[in-house]
Amino acid sequence: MKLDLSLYLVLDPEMCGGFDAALKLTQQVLDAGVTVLQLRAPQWKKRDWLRLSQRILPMSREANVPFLINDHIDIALACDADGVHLGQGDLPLAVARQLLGPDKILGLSISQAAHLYNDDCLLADYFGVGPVFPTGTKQDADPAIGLHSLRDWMTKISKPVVAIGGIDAVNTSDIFQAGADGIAVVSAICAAVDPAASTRELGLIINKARNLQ
Ligand code: TZP
Ligand code: MG
Repeated sequence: MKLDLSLYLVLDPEMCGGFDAALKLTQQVLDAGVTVLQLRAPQWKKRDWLRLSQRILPMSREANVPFLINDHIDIALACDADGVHLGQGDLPLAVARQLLGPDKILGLSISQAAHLYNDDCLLADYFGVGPVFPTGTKQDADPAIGLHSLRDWMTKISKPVVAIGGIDAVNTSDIFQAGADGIAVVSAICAAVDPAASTRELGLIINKARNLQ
């Protein structure tokens, strides 16, 4: 499955208003142009992750949008998701690759310069870099790296990069100017009054910014 990182939604179902609201939002944002979908539900039990994933997958497949699971390889295997997004403290990517097979997408979070030199990097299909800006969404996030570091790290990275953390319609073009391949957002869509409209707005900004890159 083709990986277009440009408008990557990290779906927080609680922020959306719960299971049913998250499902409704998912269909809306798939229609509005989200290019990758990741489920991240830190407050949820795994069986609820699975139940929601099983409902999302037919929708994401229909839209031809990759559906990834945050952290949990077992859930990805159980629902046959398109891949996982792992942090520095999760299972090593070599193990993830062994468990998931050659075709699934493996994403890796990079929040410190030292992470760029881990063995895991070699096996990642893409990096999630950030938080770029301060965020209230992830309480245990590392300090924001800022646009300057993002630009600097982009010169050292040879894999696709999606930037994350505090990204919204105001700063999206800066992220593309810094050289990233996409933005990953939680609150800019999940907490939006009109998630579909916010998705379309981000999509327009991204198209403009990519033409300038
Ligand atoms: N990882 C680094 S920052 C972050 C995650 C999951 C949260 C980003 O949320 P928001 O609302 O887009 O700032
Ligand atoms: Mg994680």
